[in-house]
This record gives sequence, C-alpha cells and structure tokens, in this order.
Amino acid sequence: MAQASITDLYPSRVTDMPSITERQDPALWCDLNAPPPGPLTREQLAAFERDGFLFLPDVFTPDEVERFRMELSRMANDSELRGKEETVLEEDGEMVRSIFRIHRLSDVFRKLAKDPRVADAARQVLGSDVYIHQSRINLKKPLYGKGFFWHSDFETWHVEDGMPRPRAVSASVALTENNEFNGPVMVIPGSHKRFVACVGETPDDYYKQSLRKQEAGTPDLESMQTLVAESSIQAPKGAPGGVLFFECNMMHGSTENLSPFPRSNAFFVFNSVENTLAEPFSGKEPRPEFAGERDFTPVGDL
Ligand code: 6CS
Ligand code: FE
Repeated sequence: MAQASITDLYPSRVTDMPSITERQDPALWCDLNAPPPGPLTREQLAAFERDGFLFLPDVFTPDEVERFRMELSRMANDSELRGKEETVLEEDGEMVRSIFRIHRLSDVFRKLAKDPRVADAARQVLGSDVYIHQSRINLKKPLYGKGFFWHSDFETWHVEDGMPRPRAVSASVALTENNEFNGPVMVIPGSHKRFVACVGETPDDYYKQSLRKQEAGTPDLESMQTLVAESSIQAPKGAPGGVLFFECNMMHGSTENLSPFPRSNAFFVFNSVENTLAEPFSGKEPRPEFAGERDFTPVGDL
C-alpha cells in the first residue's frame, strides 16, 4: 500500500544501517507560558518536556486499585476472552502476557481511560482532544513474567500502524507495586528527543510475534550506548495507584519478573485527534484494531 501524500518524517526499518536523528516535532504541545488548566502543573509539564516521562505517585486510591485488580483477574480468567486475539500469551507457555483493548472490553477500564486524572493530563500534554490508540493490561506473573526489549513505541506505531507524528502519550497505571525485582519499566530520560531508525524489514503479520517478543523495531547496541551516554537509565518505582506518563518516542524496556509476586499495570495510549492514523509506513497491511485503533472517537464520548 503506497503512502502517496504523506512524507515519512521518521523512516525506520528501511536500510541496513541504524541511525539517530533529531526529533522533528515538539514533545509538549501546549504553551508553557499560559496558565495550565490542570491536572498537571507547569513544573510537571516542563519535566515531561525535558525527560519524556512523568511519574506521579498515589493518583488512584487503594480502593480504586482493588477494583481494577478484581477486573484484571476476572478478565485473565475469562475463558471466552482467552480464545480471542486480544489476549496475548507468553511465548513459552500458556500464561497470559497482555490483554488488549480493555477500554472496549471492560466497563471498569473504559471509565479508567476517561478519568480526568489520566485523560485531562493527556489532553494537556498533547494540546488537543484525544482518543485511545491502544490499551492493554500487562501481567508479569510471579517468577515467569517475561520482559519487553528496549524500544520506542512511536517507532512501531509509525511503521506498523501509520501514526504520522509523535503526538501521543501513554499512561501506565500501576496495579501492583513496581520495584527493582519485578521488572519495572526502565526509561532513558531525554531519549524522546532523538529518533532511532532501526534495521530490518517488518515481516507480514508481525504483530503475532512482536507482541510476545519484539525483534524488528528494536535499537542496535551503538545507538543505545549513545542515548545512555548522553543521559542515564532510570526505573520509576512505587506503590500501586501511581501513574507513569511517557511520551510515545521515549526509549524504554523492562526485564522479566523474577520476584515471587506479580507485576501488572493498565496501559492507555492517548493520541491527538489531530494525529490520526494513515496507512502504515512499512507499506504492509495495518495491524488489527486491538493493536492500533482506527475509530478515532474522542475518549470522552466512549
Ligand atoms: O507493539 C505495540 O504497539 C506495543 N509494544 C510494546 C512493546 N510497547 C507498546 C505497545 O503496547
Ligand atoms: Fe512500549
């Protein structure tokens, strides 16, 4: 499928040489000089612009988190859901790794997606109304939950889903504690301002493999060394109920969960209604809607 009219500002997986280029777009789409409508303060917005992420502890109460966890466990044990494409199993077993499209499959998570504590923060950062590009719960089972190799989400959403520009933000709501032992998300502050073009072609129906273990669309060693030499690796940790907001092009990853306790989070990707999907820049068929939604209804109307 040829992309006739849109120039590819972020080519990736097109040559066999990796490269790092500058971001072509703002990281924050609102005016820092105007009084912020909230919930994020000017300082928080400035930190997000600089680092590409913002960790807010205690956004949701223990009672709310309990409700989310009950819903997660109901969904993970739903045999009908297990047969659907939205449920992704770990590569080496029968264990559930992720359940996608939770804002459409569950009333509890639909309400969470619309909650002003996440949705209004996303509207602020993106300077427009927003819709959900993707949602999911990630479950890292005690001892066995596998990791996610380093990647920029935007790289995938651009190449595989046709997201034109990096104007999306993820909110990851912690449903369990995140600590150094259970595979928390690791981030590279400031990496969202650089674009790492990856090598390798995108195979057909690649999502069937990549959602379990990603290979194409992951950065090379030298690019990772460059990003970290300019910055550092951090792992925001904290109690259940905290929210990690992260810019869609920020380099991140996580290791497996070797702790004897679960690690799970509910993850919502807000994309600007001014940045809706085109055809995938890979030239391949778009991924199914559970991975890259093509109904651009603003989240408030869901
Ligand atoms: O392929 C995707 O769209 C997803 N993959 C990863 C590893 N992170 C973001 C996104 O959920
Ligand atoms: Fe990711």
